[in-house]
Amino acid sequence: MHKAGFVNIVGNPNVGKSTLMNQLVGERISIATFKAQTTRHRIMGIVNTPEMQIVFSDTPGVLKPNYKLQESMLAFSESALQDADILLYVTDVVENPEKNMDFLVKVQKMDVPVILLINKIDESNQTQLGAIVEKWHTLLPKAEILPISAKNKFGIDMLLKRIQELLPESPAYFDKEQLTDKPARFFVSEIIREKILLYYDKEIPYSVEVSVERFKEDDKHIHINAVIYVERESQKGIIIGHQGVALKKVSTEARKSLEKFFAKPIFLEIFVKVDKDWRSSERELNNFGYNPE
Ligand SMILES: Nc1nc2c(ncn2[C@@H]2O[C@H](COP(=O)(O)OP(=O)(O)OP(=O)(O)O)[C@@H](O)[C@H]2O)c(=O)[nH]1
Ligand SMILES: [Mg+2]
Repeated sequence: MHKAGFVNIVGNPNVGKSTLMNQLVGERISIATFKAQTTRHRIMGIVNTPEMQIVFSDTPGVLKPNYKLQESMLAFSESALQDADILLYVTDVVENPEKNMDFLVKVQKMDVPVILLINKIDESNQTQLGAIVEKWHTLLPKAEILPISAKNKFGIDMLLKRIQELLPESPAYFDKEQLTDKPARFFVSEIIREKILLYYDKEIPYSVEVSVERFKEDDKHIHINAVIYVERESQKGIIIGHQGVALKKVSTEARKSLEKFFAKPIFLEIFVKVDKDWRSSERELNNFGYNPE
């Protein structure tokens, strides 16, 4: 008999969902940075064996939306509650468990198995952890609780084993060769956005969207043209930096990561354009692929 199912990863921002998904899948599918709101989409990472297919979904951190982009992000997180065969609710050792009760109430009402993952236990001790487990036990009485450290790969094998046990009998949902639901261009824009999250402060990373205008692969190379869209003219100057130094750094670092990801030499050209207030425009969000299917 063959097993397959959707194992959806949800939780508040910055708790380590994307780091966890990458460890579970064994590939760097989802960008992970120290900044909250790194993930903006629902991204699938698929683990295939002859007897099994686990379709993991990484999702944006749950937050109260302040602008349209965040509404779309929340919709992606909520869609993961709808089709989960197993739900992985991720928290960490520092966040307040009651931070986002609205979403937690929805999780409490779910009928599928919920595994509560307390991440970052490398930053905690036994006594603290005991208190956190107790607290979560009252908030999600039906959930199994597993302390993990996604970064150190602690608890991951045990979690995978438990997921395999809980996975329903089903034929595969995707081709067994398939590793993700997203096209190559998506990973290009994410890798460039990751560099922007790493190298710029304040509102800049949140005001940026990256669009890939050209992705042309031949035997030896990949040629990529990408556009960084910002919301305002002043942000364009910040992205480019004095004598273009800042953009040059983004471009160099992105190229290195892309060469690792695609295992091919990359020619990368990045342009910067203003798309006024794109985060609040329904039309622009649709163009950028934020409409949940
Ligand atoms: N100490 C420690 N840090 C971790 C661990 N797992 C993840 N982190 C760090 O936590 C930060 C956030 O990780 P992400 O994986 O991007 O978190 P996320 O939940 O996907 O965040 P959003 O996409 O913004 O919602 C990064 O700096 C990670 O390196 C862990 O086990 N221990
Ligand atoms: Mg993430």
